[in-house]
Amino acid sequence: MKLFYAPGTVAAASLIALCETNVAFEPVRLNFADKQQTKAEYLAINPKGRVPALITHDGVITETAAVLTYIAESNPTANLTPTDPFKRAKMNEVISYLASTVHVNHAHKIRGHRWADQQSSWDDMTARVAANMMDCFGLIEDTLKTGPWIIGDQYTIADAHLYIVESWLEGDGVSLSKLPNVAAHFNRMNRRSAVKRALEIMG
Ligand SMILES: N[C@@H](CCC(=O)N[C@@H](CS)C(=O)NCC(=O)O)C(=O)O
Repeated sequence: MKLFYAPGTVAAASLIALCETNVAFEPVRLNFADKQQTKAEYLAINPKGRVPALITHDGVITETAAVLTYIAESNPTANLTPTDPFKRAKMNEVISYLASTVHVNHAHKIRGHRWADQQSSWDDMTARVAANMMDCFGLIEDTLKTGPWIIGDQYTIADAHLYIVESWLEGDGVSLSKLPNVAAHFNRMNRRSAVKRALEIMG
């Protein structure tokens, strides 16, 4: 398997999930500064021009939600997804919220050109990022009251996804000091050996 990623991006969640398993994989780093994600060679793998992309023996998977689910379900001994349907739904609720709402709010900081053409529109979108991220993380802070993981006592792929979005918060103008449960979750993640290995790979 090959995982295409760029450091600090959402693809790092898939890197962490792979590091939680014993599966052999090759991490392939894209250089965003050189816009490698937009070059024909990568677009042949993922025409969306985004990371992650995971090459499996059955074909390419894109979208963090799908990549994480594939990693969890194809490595059941790693115990990265609950067997109970309600808990699995709660895990998917988190992943879905992160991908469809929180990540999109974050992208408004520097990717405003996806939605508008005027500098003033981009400035407006950038200005809303801290407040929008704080709104989302206010809810996540409450959810983490039970802990230690986002759905309770079981660590899942949703925690890897959440960790990467947490790592964007300070840059988005949200101080972790205002979110003690989120900060504790972030620190708990930093102590996992899979996270340490993923951080080493990203360099
Ligand atoms: N919905 C996708 C979003 C993937 C995505 O937007 N990745 C960003 C990095 S965080 C990217 O590759 N951006 C490249 C670009 O916009 O050129 C997912 O959840 O995997």
